[in-house]
Amino acid sequence: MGSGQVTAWNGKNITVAGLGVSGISAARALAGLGAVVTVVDGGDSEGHRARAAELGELGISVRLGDAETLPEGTDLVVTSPGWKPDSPLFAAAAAAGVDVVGDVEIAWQLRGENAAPWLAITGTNGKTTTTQMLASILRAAGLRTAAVGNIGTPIIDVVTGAEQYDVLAVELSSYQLHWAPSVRAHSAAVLNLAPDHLDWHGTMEAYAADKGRIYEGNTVACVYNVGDKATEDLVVEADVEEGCRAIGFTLGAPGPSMLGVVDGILIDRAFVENRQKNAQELAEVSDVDPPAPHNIANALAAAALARAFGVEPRAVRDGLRNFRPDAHRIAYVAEVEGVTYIDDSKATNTHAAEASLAAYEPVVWIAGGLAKGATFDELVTRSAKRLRGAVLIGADRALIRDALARHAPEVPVVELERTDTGAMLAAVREAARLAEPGDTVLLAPACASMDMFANYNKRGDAFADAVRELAAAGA
Ligand code: UMA
Repeated sequence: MGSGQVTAWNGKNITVAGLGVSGISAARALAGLGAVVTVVDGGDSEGHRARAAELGELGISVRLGDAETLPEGTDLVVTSPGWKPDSPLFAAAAAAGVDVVGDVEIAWQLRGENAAPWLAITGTNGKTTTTQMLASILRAAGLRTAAVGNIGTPIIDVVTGAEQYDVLAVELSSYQLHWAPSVRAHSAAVLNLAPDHLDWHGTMEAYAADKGRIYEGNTVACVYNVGDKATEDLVVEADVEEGCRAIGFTLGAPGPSMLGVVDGILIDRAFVENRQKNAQELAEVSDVDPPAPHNIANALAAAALARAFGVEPRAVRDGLRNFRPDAHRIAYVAEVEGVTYIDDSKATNTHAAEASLAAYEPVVWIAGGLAKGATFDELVTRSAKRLRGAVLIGADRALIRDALARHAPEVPVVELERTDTGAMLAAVREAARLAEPGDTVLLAPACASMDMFANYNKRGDAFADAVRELAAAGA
């Protein structure tokens, strides 16, 4: 970090919105640069108070239980990604002529000279996996790298930390992109675009526009999904650096300037000499774990970003081979009495749930939670013929029940009202009752988890525990 940074922030009154992972990271970094920091948060739990006490020791003020009033004298608001643009705090900031930016924007501004370039990834689904695959490929190429951003490690911590990096694999959510106007990635990928987080963004157009921001000012490559025209449209609309290329990825045979698949081989026709005639073999489909279509697409996107950064084909293959997927992402749990139990708790929206439902038949589907403004008609219409039955849980389960009643009235549905800790066991028992030997019981909620669980990891753990209990009871 240059010494200019210190003078830029010294004595500034910064209000940080949110005492979560990103707010704490922003507050610490800015206070460390001499800013006068106040963190505000609508929550007032024991956890909040404990975190507030820790920050208090660093001279950072924390105001809990009021997310609306702008502290007197604020020069800039730095928001956590989860805060909606129409939050009253931001209306108060606008009225006072105070700017609002996100923690990712601050991270970009705090990068030192010779900072590591960013290879950025967004999309409705597959972001985290693709970011992990990319980091694995970069490591296999001998580069010093970290997977940061929405994946869980706040970017500010990495760009202001002591460790040096050659390049960063950055997962960015639409929320983070919304609040990060000046970020300029070396190269970026939008994996796919389907309705999600509409309660936050308001409209699909606003959501797409925020996702599209990731391409702004790219210098080497804008990577898009050939099978999802909306992602290519975002490239066309983006204002990029002279010479930046549009690179497609496809599950079919690649054209020039694309990566794709031919006879089970991942092929690069973008980063080769004479791409009209030549192609470079990168890896085999069997090098990708699991080799499901959506995941091959993730691998191709990661490979495209790595190749844009100059990584050799062999490192792409080795990086993909070294990569192991996350728990809770289409994870096999157990087979009980001939029925297979799969945990895809990570399927927090309809698009992800549809992708995992497409892999099983017949399937008993456990779904529900917080819908985040989504509708379920399309998902149910497309998946109806695979369903043996459905077990619905969580706050917005009625939305799924109604969609099933409209488009798949023949599918038996069990609705669970309970939301206590035993609810998942009850759901698994109901699913087991509906299932027949040879079926799959799939937890693919199509919803966020926070109405019943701390996060999707905990929801997936509860599912796996319940399946084990079921197995033990049957034994
Ligand atoms: N809060 C308020 N008022 C509000 C909203 C939140 O007071 O209107 C407070 C909450 O009480 C809480 C804090 O703000 O104390 C939480 O802020 P936050 O929701 O922005 O969460 P962080 O802990 O800072 O985590 C964020 C990302 N969370 C969201 O985008 C919702 C994390 O992504 C990310 O890993 C982390 O920053 C580090 O970058 C999570 C996520 O669910 C995994 N992301 C969404 C997704 O992937 O679909 C976008």
